[in-house]
Amino acid sequence: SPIRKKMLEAFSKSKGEFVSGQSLADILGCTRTAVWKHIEELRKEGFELEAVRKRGYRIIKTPDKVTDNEIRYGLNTKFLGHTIYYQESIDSTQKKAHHLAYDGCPEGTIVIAEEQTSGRGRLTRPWHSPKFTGIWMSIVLRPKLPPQQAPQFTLIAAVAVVQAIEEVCGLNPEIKWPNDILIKGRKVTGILTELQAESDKINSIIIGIGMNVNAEESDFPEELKKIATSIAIEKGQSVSRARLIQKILEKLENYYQIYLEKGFSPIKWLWEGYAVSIGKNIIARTITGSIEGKALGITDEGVLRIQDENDKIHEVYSADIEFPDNN
Ligand code: BTX
Repeated sequence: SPIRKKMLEAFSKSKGEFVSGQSLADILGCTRTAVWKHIEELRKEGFELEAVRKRGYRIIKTPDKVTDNEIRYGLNTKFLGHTIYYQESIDSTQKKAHHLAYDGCPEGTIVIAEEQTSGRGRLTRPWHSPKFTGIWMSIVLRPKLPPQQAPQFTLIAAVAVVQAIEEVCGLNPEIKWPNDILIKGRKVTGILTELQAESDKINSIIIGIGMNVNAEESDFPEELKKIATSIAIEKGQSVSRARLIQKILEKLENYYQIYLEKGFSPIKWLWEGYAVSIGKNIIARTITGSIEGKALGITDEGVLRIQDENDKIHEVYSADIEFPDNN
């Protein structure tokens, strides 16, 4: 808004010094009460402001954003992330990416937002995506492959995300099949792979990655407090989202190329090394029912194999995994 712009100009002229409430009121042509309201709006936008009686206001920190420029500067990829669609607020990056893919955007296009107002997980579950606190990103790939191979992309992305978190943050996340990344048992990232395909070939794969980066405990609603965590909570300090995004893109591009050249098995080995469920007793809840047994591993197609108490082996394509209490 024009008022916002004038206010930021006034602060930038003052170079970190205080600007009095009265002079802000003069510049903006409003009352001091209205100034206070605009200051509150800035706080909600991610600015940190100090207010001191008789001296006025000053900006201590501008928001850490993940705009086009921030991501591009220092990005070391051949094609992934070279086309960036950025929006401060969006309903769902996944939805936007579907539209762009349908309209023929280049392979490696990414959609990114500071906030999602209706981010979603699998089966239309909501994905909580508050402003400036996380990575809400969708990636468009166009592999020349049959649609049956699409679920492998969730696993490729999971390996890329785990390694990016390890290298940038020094933490040790684990993968819970098929699409959760956990730290100390709590969800730090969810991955959603969707596709546009004909009967025999993929047109595009859209990989959605939702990562809680700088969220604090209080940013999670009650129902997520026990099951979710963020990088900042686990590390005890905030982390550059742009740096994490770059690392995810670099890793993903690398493993995507390995996958296209050598197939799934190199990825499978890496993936199993990070997986929490393998070798354990699990309950897999699918839309058609539950299977309880020991998780043996994944097949070359990325399908989970579970051995039940009668030694029967089940192959599960998608499910929610739980660990029974006796584990
Ligand atoms: P999922 O179906 O495996 O997980 C969804 C479940 O995760 C929810 O029902 C809720 O219990 C929990 N949850 C919701 N929000 C969070 C959160 N911020 N942190 C931890 N747990 C949460 C997982 O689906 C796949 C999520 C993909 C999200 C990305 S963000 C970018 C892209 N755009 C979009 O709309 N979705 C994807």
